[in-house]
This record gives sequence, structure tokens and C-alpha cells, in this order.
Amino acid sequence: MRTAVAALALAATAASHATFQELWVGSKDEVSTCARLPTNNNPVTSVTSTDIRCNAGGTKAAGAKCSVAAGDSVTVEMHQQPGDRDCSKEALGGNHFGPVIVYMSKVEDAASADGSSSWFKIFELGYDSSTKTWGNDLLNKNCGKQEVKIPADIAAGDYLLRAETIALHTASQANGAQFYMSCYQLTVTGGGSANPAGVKFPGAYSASDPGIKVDIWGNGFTEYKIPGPAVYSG
Ligand SMILES: [Cu+2]
Repeated sequence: MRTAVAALALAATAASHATFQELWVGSKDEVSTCARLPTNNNPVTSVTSTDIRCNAGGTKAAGAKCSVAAGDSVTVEMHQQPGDRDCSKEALGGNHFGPVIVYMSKVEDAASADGSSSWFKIFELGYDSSTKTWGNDLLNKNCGKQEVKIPADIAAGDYLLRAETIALHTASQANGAQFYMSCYQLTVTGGGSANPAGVKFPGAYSASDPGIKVDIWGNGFTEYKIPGPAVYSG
């Protein structure tokens, strides 16, 4: 009986996990053509693993690149199961509260880059204490979608875009935070000459960062500090 209950609890947890899997360029649905789909919907839990770059399996080149003009917007899209874009289901399942963060990295060839280059942050949405709303609450409300502006002044060329949400429901334990990320292969057109300074993965996060080892359920929790560098706004 106890085993059955434990198995059910495990199944429920696994079922609520998710991957960023589709991309929109403006209003054009590129589906998963330029997404590096993770092997499965399990989270990465080690900030020192190279999986923290583009997830397990995310080093494999999908082949295609999505073209986007600097200054335009893309929308990343997350769901629990591959290809299941049913908006009646939560993008990331119950209690997996946390921020949504997006980075970019300038690379030689987005189809083959391994994510070891430096990453600059272009978007973050943490916790609004006045409404008690998390970044990924909004993701769930919006059918898994988050729109993000590509900085207008960055140099043309290939980039990896890294979309991430961090589930913090068990983050008061060591290594309890769950990182869900996917990389998308982009070619940016237009733009300027900016080449923003960035951070490396692994390296950008520490397991003891206040936004990674955090008790979001405690009475003292009022403010959330999003991990990683400041947003580059262009
Ligand atoms: Cu989970």
C-alpha cells in the first residue's frame, strides 16, 4: 500500500515536469524546428553540470535555425509532454513555482555550438509579492508562452537562446531547485555592433545563491532574488 502511494506520488511529479519546446518569431509559429529538444522532461538539478547549458540531450543540433530581426520579439513555449500544446493543461505542473529567465549567446554556428560561450540575460520575471505571482504562474496562464524582445543593438549572426524556468517548491533543501531549460538555434539579422558581456554555464549559478537555495513557503519569504546577472536591455 505504502509502495503504491509512493509510486503514485512519483508519477504525479513526473507528469507535471515540462520542456521548453516551441518558438514563435513574431506571430509565426516555428513549432520545434529550431529547438534543441531535451531527452525528457526531467529537471537538471546540478548547477555545475554542463547540462545546465542546454539540458540533457540539448547539445544535439536540430539542424534548422530560426531567423529573427534584432529588436523583434520571439515567444518561447513550454509544455509537459512533447508536442502536446493543449492549453487546458498547465505548462509546468502544480507547485513548480519559480522565475522565468532567458539568455542569449553569440556563437559561430548555432547548429553546432556547445553552449560553452558566454551568455547575456535578456529577460527575467521573478516574484511579485503584491500579487503573490511567480514568473511561471504567468507562463501557465498564457498556455506556456513567454514573449521576449531580442535587443535591437546586438550584432547580426548566430545565437543560442536559452529559455529557463526554475521550480523552487523543494529549494529549501540543498540541490532542491529544479532547472528546466531548452536552447533554440537563432540567426539574428539587422542589429548593431553590441556584443554584451556575459556569464558562463556552468559558473553563472551557485547552489547557495539566494535565488536557488530558498524557502519560498516560509513566513519570512517576501522577496525573491532572481539568480544570474542583470538583464541586458540594449
Ligand atoms: Cu518537479
